[in-house]
Amino acid sequence: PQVIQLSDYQAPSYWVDETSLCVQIFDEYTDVQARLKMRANSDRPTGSPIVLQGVDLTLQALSIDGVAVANYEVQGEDLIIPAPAATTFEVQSRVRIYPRTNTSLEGLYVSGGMYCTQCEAEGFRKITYYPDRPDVLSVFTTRIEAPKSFKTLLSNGNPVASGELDADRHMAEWHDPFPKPSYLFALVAGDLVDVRDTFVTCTGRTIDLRIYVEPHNRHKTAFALSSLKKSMTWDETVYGREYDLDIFMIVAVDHFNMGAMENKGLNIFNSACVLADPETTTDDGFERIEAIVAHEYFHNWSGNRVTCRDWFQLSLKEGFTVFRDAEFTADTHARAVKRMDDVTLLRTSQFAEDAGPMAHPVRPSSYIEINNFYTLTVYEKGAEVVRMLHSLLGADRFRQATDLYFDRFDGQAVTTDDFVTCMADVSGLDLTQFKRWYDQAGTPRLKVEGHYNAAQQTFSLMFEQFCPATPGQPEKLPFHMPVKLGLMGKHSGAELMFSTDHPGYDATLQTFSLRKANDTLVLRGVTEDAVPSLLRDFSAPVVLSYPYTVEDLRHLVRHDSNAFNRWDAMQTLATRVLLSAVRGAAEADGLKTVLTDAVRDVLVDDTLDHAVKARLLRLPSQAYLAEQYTPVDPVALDKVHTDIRRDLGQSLAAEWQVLYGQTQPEAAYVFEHQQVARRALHRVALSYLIAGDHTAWHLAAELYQQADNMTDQSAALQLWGEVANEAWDEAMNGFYQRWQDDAQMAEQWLSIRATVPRIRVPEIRRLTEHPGFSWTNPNRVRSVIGGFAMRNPVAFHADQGAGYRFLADAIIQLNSLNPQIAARLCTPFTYWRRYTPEIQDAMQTELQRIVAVEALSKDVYEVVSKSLV
Ligand code: HT7
Ligand code: ZN
Repeated sequence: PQVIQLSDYQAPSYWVDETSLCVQIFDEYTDVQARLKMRANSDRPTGSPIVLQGVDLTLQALSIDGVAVANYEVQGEDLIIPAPAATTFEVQSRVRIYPRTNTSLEGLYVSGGMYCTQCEAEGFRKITYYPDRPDVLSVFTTRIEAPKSFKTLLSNGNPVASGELDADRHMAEWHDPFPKPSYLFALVAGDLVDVRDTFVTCTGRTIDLRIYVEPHNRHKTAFALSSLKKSMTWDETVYGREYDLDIFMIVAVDHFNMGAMENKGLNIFNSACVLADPETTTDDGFERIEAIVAHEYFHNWSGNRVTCRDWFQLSLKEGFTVFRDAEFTADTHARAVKRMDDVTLLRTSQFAEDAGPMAHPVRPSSYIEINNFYTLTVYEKGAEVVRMLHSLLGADRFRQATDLYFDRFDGQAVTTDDFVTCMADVSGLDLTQFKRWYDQAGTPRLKVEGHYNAAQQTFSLMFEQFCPATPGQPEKLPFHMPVKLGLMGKHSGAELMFSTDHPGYDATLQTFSLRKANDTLVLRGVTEDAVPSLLRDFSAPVVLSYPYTVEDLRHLVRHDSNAFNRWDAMQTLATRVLLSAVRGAAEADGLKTVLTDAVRDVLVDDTLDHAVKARLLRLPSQAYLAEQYTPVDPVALDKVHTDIRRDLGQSLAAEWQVLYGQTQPEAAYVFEHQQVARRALHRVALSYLIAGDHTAWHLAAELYQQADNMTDQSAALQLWGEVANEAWDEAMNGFYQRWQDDAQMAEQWLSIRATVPRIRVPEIRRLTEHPGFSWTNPNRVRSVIGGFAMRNPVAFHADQGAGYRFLADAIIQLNSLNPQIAARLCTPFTYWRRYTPEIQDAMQTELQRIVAVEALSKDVYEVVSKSLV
């Protein structure tokens, strides 16, 4: 397959000023007529052929300005038409497509009887021939004709016409005045109900808000609607961004490859990421839905009004928008807690990506299939890069820079360089070196050492940075990284004052700008020896090492004035203990005692916020630990993890019991911080009680039976599931009977089953034959196959590779149905080199089996072939 290179980028030869579509939906097929008002790009050589993309289209007619075109050529996905004489002209085409058999869920497809589209990144070419690239912006008018049974006919922009065509068919026409690339096009036709509200913008305009769902989901729309209004207010207040169209619509669909899509004025959501009610949605679910609604809404400016020049710039919209949604959640709930959760994800999964064969910079320089680059690196690390700009500029100058960015580039398709230039223009900072964060892959290592000189009252910090090699990038240059820091007095436990004459230290932001590979920061006026608190709030996405003693770490857990770093010190301490046990190190037993004492301290500390306390008490996950050493033996790692959880459960049994009792519900379920935090802590206590004594499963059973909410019920089922017993099977059967008709609950049920540690391949195969499972529904696939292969390490790695064979079979099956999903499921195999030799062999065998499949999609080919290099 062809490799697309950033260095090959060329501006388009033609613009499309206006696009008119007529989409005629019939039972077996859909006809799409397109009229494209095109104009030669005067910056490009004249006489270039017109190149339009199309995939799986049956071309029925093609003309330019009414004259049929016969001398076109088809090369792969390109339809090439010789240059017309005129510089402006209209290309007219008619194609036939088959949405009912489109299982890739790209382009126009049918989900549960509803027609809907997914065009990002390159799905529009499955609808009509078009210059399907993000730098071609066009004003769209869309006419939809369909049987009347599809009562709702939607597209982007504002509705301009609707009416009857004949006794059976009707039409609707939509016009979107904002020029947009084809990836933001959307169309929906279904038998839907809408729930409505309004929002009055900061300039007094009233916006019509609608959520369209299938009738049986009407009761699950209120939360998303209120999240949407919160997001609209937040974007006005924090970024000065007002909504622009008169109507904003959200549609929920069951078959969807990702979480949601920000199509202009018509966001399409995976049902699981928008539908919610207290009876069926967990606390995490509510928080996720709120964040995704916000994320898609924020794209209206960061992505839609200002879009990407090419797909290498994807992080321009995704990194920035993830940063925006994270700040929204931090402002709405608990800032430090949000940071802990985001950093956990980054360290567990993005760092793994950075260390694996698919490692790529935030702005990749090449790809085979762009769908493979909707990654944690582009999204989450991209957001960290924007966060670092925020840290370097400070909130006020950052806001001035984003104002400049939206103003300067409104209605344009731009690059990450353009974004950084706005930051530099406003701040006067030289960000040339900073841009390496966009171009160099890999997680930098930051090694720091400290030295206190009592006579001179100085504390010196010696910094050294280094970034490991990644595919295609053997050598790295130093990064410009903001290191937020403080000193905690070793004796007083207080935050110490200091001064410094180092030009890289910004006292207002309490941040040191490290630019060199090696540098020393001398802090003066330090009245006592100190434990440095480094990289506060995780101010740069790096792996930090400092020769902390376990006493230093405990000191930070107790005293650090930065809540995030208190938690981080506890994570470092727990990681050290777990890894020493994995290595079978001599000091392991002693360290376990230290951990028990540290956990006890936290357990009995009544001053801590419950959400923070829950996170301080949770051990680092096995996935995170597996990132810290090689070769990994997942079964041995699970044993160590289980043993230490059991030891903590037993030695602190009385304390866990007290905590469990103290965190019993006091009021009926509401999704609000205090309650969410209390439930999180209740769960942690329960998990240790069961880890320490399996007979405590009856507490989980009671919680399951008595809880008035899904957060407690599903947690109880999961914890209870760790202990094999018949009562659990009965409870699970009852759960399915009760909820099988609710899509989100059926997915939840499949996921709980697939992640029970004792499940093995024969049972998982049976689960794929269960009526609740479907190979063509990505949510069901994610619940079962994803649950087993990505969230159940003991089961996946059990039985000499049986799990790997099962996963490879699933990938091969999905390769022809839905390549995007198939490629994502390859992720566990990409880390094969981290494991013990037997596992490496077994996984490699499966990768070879997959790569040998005939008609392998580009998506799967790219991941598997890069993994085998
Ligand atoms: N911008 C969207 C990314 C996306 C997508 C969404 C749904 C289905 C397929 C997709 N391919 C790419 C989602 C977002 O980041 O907001
Ligand atoms: Zn996004």
